[in-house]
Amino acid sequence: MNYKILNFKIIGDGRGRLVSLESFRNIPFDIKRVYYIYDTNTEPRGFHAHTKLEQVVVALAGSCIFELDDGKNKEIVELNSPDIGLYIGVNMWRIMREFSSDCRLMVLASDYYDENEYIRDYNNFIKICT
Ligand code: T46
Repeated sequence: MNYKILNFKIIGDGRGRLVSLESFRNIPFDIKRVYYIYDTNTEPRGFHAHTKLEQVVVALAGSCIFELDDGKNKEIVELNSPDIGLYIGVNMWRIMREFSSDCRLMVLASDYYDENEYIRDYNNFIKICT
């Protein structure tokens, strides 16, 4: 499975907590894009894989479930803390669901947005993986 859980160092003091994310230090690629997902509802998102893009997802608030599928196995990851990142590499089908009402996802991406490198058809995904 081409994913891993990243445990970020929390820099805390009496004023609160701070987490710092840096390309090639605690993020395993050069960060070219950041986007957020918020005001979600009960509708699942995702249903795609990427042929080139690597990403790290952080739940800055609230929680949600990621279902990850490499074409052979499926695993479930719950994101629920700002000090945890979910790295997702290429050729991983993802479904995001069970968003809490306060869920705020921040996503760091290794490249600019390019719809052409998405695989949005599950049958195509399975062909590419096998
Ligand atoms: C992913 C998961 C975690 C843009 O115009 N620019 C962007 O940078 C992004 C990410 C999306 N879009 C457009 C494309 C669609 O018209 O925004 C719309 C919603 O995107 P999508 O349906 O792909 O959203 P999700 O939540 O299903 O998936 C997103 C990312 O697209 C995807 O890379 O891994 O979050």
